Amino acid sequence: MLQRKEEEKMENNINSEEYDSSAIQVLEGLEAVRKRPGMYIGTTDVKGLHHLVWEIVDNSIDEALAGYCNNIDVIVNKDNSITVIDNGRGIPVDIHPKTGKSTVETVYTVLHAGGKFGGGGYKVSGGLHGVGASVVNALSQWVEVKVYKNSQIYYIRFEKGGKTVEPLKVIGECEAIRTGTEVTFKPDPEIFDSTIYDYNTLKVRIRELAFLNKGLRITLRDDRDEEDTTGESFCYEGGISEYIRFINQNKTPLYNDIIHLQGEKDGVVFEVAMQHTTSYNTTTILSFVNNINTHDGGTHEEGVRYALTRLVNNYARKIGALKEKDDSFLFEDVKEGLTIVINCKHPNPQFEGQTKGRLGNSEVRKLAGDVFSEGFERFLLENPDEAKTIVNYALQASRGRNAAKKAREASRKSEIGLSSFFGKLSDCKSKDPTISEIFIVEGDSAGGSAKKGRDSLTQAILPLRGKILNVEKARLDKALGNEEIRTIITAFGTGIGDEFDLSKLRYDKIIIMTDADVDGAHIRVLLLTLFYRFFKPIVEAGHIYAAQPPLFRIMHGKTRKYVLNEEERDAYINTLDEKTKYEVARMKGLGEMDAEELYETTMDINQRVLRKITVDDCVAADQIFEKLMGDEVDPRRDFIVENAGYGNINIDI
Ligand code: 1YM
Repeated sequence: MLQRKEEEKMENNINSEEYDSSAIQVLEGLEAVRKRPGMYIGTTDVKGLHHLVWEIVDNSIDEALAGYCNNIDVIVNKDNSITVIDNGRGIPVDIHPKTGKSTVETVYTVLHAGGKFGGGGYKVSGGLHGVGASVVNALSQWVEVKVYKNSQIYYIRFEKGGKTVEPLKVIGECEAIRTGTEVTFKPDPEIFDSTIYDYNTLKVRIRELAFLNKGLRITLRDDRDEEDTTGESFCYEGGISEYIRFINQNKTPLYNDIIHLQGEKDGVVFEVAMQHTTSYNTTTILSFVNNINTHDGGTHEEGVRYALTRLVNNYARKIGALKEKDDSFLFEDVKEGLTIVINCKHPNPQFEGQTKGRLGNSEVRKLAGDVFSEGFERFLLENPDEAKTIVNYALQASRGRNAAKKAREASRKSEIGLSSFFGKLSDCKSKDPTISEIFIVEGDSAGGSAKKGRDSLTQAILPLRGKILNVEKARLDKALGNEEIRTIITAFGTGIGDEFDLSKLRYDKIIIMTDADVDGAHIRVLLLTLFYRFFKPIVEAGHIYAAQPPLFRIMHGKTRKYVLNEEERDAYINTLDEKTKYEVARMKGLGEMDAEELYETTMDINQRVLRKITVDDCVAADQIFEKLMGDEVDPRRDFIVENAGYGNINIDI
């Protein structure tokens, strides 16, 4: 019915055979997007919901990259619709020769429209390359577009998955210098699981886009929040150099400069910024192609890694820090404490790998290597103090790496090491990693209960006695000197550093079981930092969990019910008959539960609740540590003041 009406409307607009066929294609095109939204935006969860914003913002960024736009506003409206406004040329409003409709209508209703229609600009921003606008339209309840151009304000409206309900018309006049595009869309709740926007998700990506496109101002305002009247504005004249300062803000730089190098060849623009910090076991390498994060690296990263390692080696040999007989540094040594951001704009990028997160264009390896070599060599020559600092740091890292290797070899041979290890770990009988799990338990008494209560076929218990070393402050060799850490490494079976092998992991689940108090939180943060820095692939593969011991026990008659929090407690009590007598006890800690209770509530696969630890959890833990333990006094004081209400945080620094 709707479709029929739509076709009639279109037929009234223009009467050519060519038009008829393209009108039908329009409907089929957008209908296809609604049928298989995943093919166009990945998912229909919150990620997909936010994807719609990036598709529209991408069009504004393309306009900025073409040199016509320097301001973008993003507004979350009260009804969770989104408005994006830019000050570019405005989407063309003339009649498009192929469709017989205005170009703006064509862009919003024809799949695979976009840049081609406008006469081929320099389109390099991420996303679906112009397909975006029609995809957003297809997946929205309604969309309104205003174009400011030729001293006039044009307006068009679409509803119900992209059907034109008000064709393009002029609704007013504006000053001749005012040009741009304003788009408001309301995501369709029939498509998306949730249609509520998350401010922080928008903010983090908008800030990143501002870092990656220097000089472009992007402002985010949340009209759902009565107090937000001006929004937050992001604009960085220094681009990715400012990104490095931002990432390193709680770290201590090894030298003050941010090294920034750039170059261009055949329309490919390459730039890199970097700075070393004193943080051990930490390297942050972020790389982007056309504003898309290349998680799995690729040729742009390889060019930089290779050139960086080669130049630090050359310089070290030149100043005699490395003698003829010495082994050369590996990238491992040069990257310690390093933060790098790589930003590449490519007219024809080839993305490879399963998640398309790797750049494949081989010519970029050479461009990246050449730009980096030339610029970094000059930096080393012009800044001998910094150059020496970098070489010294790599030297220490390589000594640490070699000492760690020796320590590992020694501990492999030493019987004593093994016997103390087996004294601690109560391993499971199964040798099948897919069904085995290990509980890392705080304290001997909880460890004892866990050992007694466990299913010994599949569950191993590792009680932690001493303090775990803070790896923020220790190189690999020192970390290996810590008994608790050695025990964990031996138990996991994967090895560490350049020997690490995920396929040797002896357990499918590594479960942190700590009390819900400050000490427990401290141990959790230490463990997460350790895992993040030494065992990141284990975290990424989703093997790390936190046990969730119950907070309350409700007794009534012969029934014992354990619940995780206040909400669950109240909900359960509400289900009880009014006359039922019940008693609520607050569980004080793991150590207080007997073996049976601990198993039943926290370890039994059929009843327990586990929380999967993500890389984001580890990053958060890592940042807490940077704040608390870094050499900077201010962030530490701020953090302690901010968190004063949460009891005494007693952490050995
Ligand atoms: C808030 C969203 O879409 N801005 C925008 C889009 C376009 C242009 C300018 C534009 C591009 C070109 C020429 C060109 C688009 N135009 C097209 C098409 N902001 C937003 N600003 N003139 C204006 O690429 O040559 C697609 S997007 F196809 F019509 F040219």
